[in-house]
Amino acid sequence: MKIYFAGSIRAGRQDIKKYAEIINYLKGYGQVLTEHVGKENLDEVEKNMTDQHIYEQDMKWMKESDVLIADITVASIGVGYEIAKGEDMGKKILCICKKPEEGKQISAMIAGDKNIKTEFYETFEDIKNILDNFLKKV
Ligand code: 6IA
Repeated sequence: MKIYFAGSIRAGRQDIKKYAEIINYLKGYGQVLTEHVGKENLDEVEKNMTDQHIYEQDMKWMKESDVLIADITVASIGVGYEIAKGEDMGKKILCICKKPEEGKQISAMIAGDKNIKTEFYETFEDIKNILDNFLKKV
C-alpha cells in the first residue's frame, strides 16, 4: 500500500516529532511516500528545490497513493489543499486531529465533507487505534 501522509510544514513545525512517529507506524502498513513531512532538516534537504518542483513532486506522489492520511491539528493551507486534491482524485481520506480545546472546532470544510473520515485523538495509543481501524478496511 502507498500512503500519502500530510502534515503542516510552513504553517508550523511544532508537531514534527508526532509526525515522525506516525510515519514510522504507517510504515508497518506499506510505503509512506511523504517521509519528509516528519524530517527535522527539511529546509536543508530541500534547499535546492523550487516551490514548483515541490508541488509537482507532491502531486505525482498523491496520484500514486492508495490512501491520504492527514494530521490536521496544525491548520495548514497546504494540508487543506492536499485533502481537496485527494478527494478530487478519489482517494480514501482519513483526517486525524488532536481533540480540540473547549470552544474550538475544526473547519466545517473538513468536518462537513462526507467523503472525509475525521477522527480525534488524545494519546499516541489513540492514533494507533484510529490508523489500524482505517487501514484494516483499505
Ligand atoms: O502549507 P504547508 O507548508 O503547511 O503545507 C504542508 C503540506 O504541503 C505537506 O503535507 C506537504 O505534503 C506539502 N509540502 C509543503 N511544503 C513542502 C516541502 N518543502 N516539501 C514537500 N512537501 C511539502 C517545503 C520547503 C522547505 C524548504 C521548508
